[in-house]
Amino acid sequence: PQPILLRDYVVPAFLLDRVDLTFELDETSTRVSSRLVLHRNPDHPVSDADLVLDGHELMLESVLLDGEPMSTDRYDVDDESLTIKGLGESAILEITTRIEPQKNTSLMGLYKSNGNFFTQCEAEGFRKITYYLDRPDVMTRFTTTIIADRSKYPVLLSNGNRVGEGQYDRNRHWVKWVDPFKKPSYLFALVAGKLSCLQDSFTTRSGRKVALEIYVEPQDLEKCHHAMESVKRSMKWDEDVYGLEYDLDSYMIVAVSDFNMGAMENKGLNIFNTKYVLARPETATDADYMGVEAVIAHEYFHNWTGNRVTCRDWFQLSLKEGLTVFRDQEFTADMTSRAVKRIDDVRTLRTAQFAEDASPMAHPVRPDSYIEINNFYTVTIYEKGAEVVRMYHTLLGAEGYRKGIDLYFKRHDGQAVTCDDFAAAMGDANGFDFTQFKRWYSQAGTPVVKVVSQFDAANQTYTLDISQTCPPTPGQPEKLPFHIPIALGLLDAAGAEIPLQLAGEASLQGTTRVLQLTEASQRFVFTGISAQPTPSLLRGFSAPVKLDYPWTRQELAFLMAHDSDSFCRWEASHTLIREVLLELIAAARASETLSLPGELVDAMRRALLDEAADPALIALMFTLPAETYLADQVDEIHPDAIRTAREYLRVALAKALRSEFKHTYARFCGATQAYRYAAVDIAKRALKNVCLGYLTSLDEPAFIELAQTQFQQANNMTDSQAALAALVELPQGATALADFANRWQDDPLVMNKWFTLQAMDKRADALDRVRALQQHPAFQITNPNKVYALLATFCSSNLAGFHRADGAGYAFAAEQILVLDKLNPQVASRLARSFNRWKKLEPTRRAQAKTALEKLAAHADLSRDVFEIISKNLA
Ligand code: B3K
Ligand code: ZN
Repeated sequence: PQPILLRDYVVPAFLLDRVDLTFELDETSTRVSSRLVLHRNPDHPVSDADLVLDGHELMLESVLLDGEPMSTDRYDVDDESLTIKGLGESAILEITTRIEPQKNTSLMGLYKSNGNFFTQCEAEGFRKITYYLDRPDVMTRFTTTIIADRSKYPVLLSNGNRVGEGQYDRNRHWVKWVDPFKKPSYLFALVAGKLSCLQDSFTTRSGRKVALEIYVEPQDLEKCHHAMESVKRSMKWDEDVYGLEYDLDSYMIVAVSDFNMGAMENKGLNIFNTKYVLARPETATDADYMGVEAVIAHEYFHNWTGNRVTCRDWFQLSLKEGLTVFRDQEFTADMTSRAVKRIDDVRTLRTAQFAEDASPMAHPVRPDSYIEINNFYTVTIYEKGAEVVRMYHTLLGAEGYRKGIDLYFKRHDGQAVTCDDFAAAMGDANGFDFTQFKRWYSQAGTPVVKVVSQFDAANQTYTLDISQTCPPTPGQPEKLPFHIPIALGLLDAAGAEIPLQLAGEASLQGTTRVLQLTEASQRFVFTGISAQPTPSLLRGFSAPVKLDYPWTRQELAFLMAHDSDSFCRWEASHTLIREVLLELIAAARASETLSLPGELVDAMRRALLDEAADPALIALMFTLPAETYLADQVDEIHPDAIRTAREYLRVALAKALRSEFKHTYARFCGATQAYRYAAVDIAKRALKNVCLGYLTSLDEPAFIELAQTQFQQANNMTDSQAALAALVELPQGATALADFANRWQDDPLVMNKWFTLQAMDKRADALDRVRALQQHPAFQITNPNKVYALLATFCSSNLAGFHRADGAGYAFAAEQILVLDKLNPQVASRLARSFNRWKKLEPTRRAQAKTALEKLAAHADLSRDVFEIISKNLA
């Protein structure tokens, strides 16, 4: 397979005036008839270019040009396209194809799940439905007629507004939909089946009443209320914060259990993985509730950032994804706790995106090339892309940012545009030059910002010398300096904020300043500083960088207790724990005795006993960094040493703070009787369950009983799952697991949790357990959620389990990747990424991982998806 390059972009040779689609859905074969009204694009460089329509796995029945059947010598068909030569300025093409959705396991294009029909077209799934100009810069109006058996498929949905329906013949009925908005094919959707609907409505600020409909399988109807509330909150928030209103008569959400991703923003008809719709206290955790709210918001926000203004080409994917993630992050911050949300997002960014940026798959927010676009729905495009949008917000302020957004919509509504267009709108609306800033789009890798401080008592100055570097990434050996906003404050000896004034400034300018680092190194001098301050750096995580500053442990403990920026209070605890863990890992490798530093215990005790603090923040302080994150902090990965060190720290903290954990558990144990999805209650449950985890690691009967009681009595999944997690590796775990499975065997989403917990098992035989679980009746290899819950969790998150010294984890992954690649290349490719760290492994494991990768690479018939991951890993 050949890479596709950004620099090869050419405008489409033809444009579409409209498209009319008719689907005759059937059990054995579905007929798709399409009528395309086209004309030549005057901007295309070649005036008589062929019309090349994309199409894949289609059976062509007939082609009509301007009403006349075309003889087969006037067009060419191959596995990827239908080419028509010699067209004039305009044409009407009628194309009929047949497809077999019931055999489609890739879950791209039209497919079946539990007897119902669904589509997924982003990025290039529409070409599996009919021959088309399947690229986002071809936008047109769609009309869709669906014909199907009335009793099997009573519900027939597509984009836009329902304009007609009726009986087609004795058994079949039809429904016709018209979407008044121009859209690219990737936003097309169709759903047909037996589904129940939860209805509600929302009145927009201009007074239009929008019908809200959530479609699910009948047994799930009672689990949709939280999703519906989330829709209404999202619509209101987008009006309040962005001035954006919904634009169709109805907004539909459909939940499907077989889905590759989280959800899809098809115009007016969003299709969701059930995981992000269904929630009830007994079955969904607090994290699940937050996930539903965030993904509903995300897809809803795409209606403007993605659909009304879309991407010119797939290299610009972050134009819609980074922006929409930033929007959903801010929405969640407003709905829940801003500090907690920011910490959660930074943890994801560091654990997943920094890892990607350091891997063979590293790519810029706007990639220069790809082999398979589906491989680029990554944490870099999404999460780092969101950080880039956040930096515009930080540099321009809330008002300036909003001016930029308004100009962006004024200029580009109804268009397919680029990241440069977005930057231009932001810059032009504010008279701000984003030229250098745009390197965030083109240069991959995580910059390292080094800060050196110097206090001068005689002159009462405090000097920060700040420098930046960025490690090489594939194809980019050298980097130019980034434009980096660095928010910071200074604390005096009592922990109070010092008002700040830079040399040359006429007056004091607040206590948090945003410095702009644009050179490789720069000096900033604060004046009027009378005593040695403690710097609080990168407040709110103002840029996606690694910060290098030599804080002492005393300073970190001080910041944990006093920083006015909640993010930085947590960050100080994180830095302290990370340092201790790195020392423990080194000691474990050298087989030295491990010991717990007193400063850490004292600082953590103070945090735990601080009853004025937000319990959610304390819970996050006590959540140890993931093994995979630690693996990214060392030069050579020794998985067992990482596990030993991390487990040692967990138990040692539990021993040192035994009575404090016990006290805190008791303090919050009865605090949330009836379940409420509210930030205060979520915080209490989080801290209580963190304490339970530490206490059970002591292996004392009283604490195990505590977990068992919680497991039996819990009235919500957050508490139930936390108790099960605390028990799972203990002798009592087997009974708890069996009870859980017995109770939830018919609830696929709950069973995913059961698989995930076991995939994370830290005992030596984890791989055998995973293999055995593949035989469990609730596991299905064709269901992505199941593969992610069991196989992907084991391979990408169970560090020491997957990276077993004997290489059995690698052989297992390779075997599963090959099986999955035949069924669903996107899912297979996700599993293949488990190898992304292989070059940093200690030599024995590195050799074994390489062997597994080379064996995979030797298969000639790999999908483009898996081929790209494997070949980049071996490059
Ligand atoms: N835009 C979709 C992702 C489509 C996945 C394509 N393989 C979900 C989202 O970001 O909202
Ligand atoms: Zn998105």
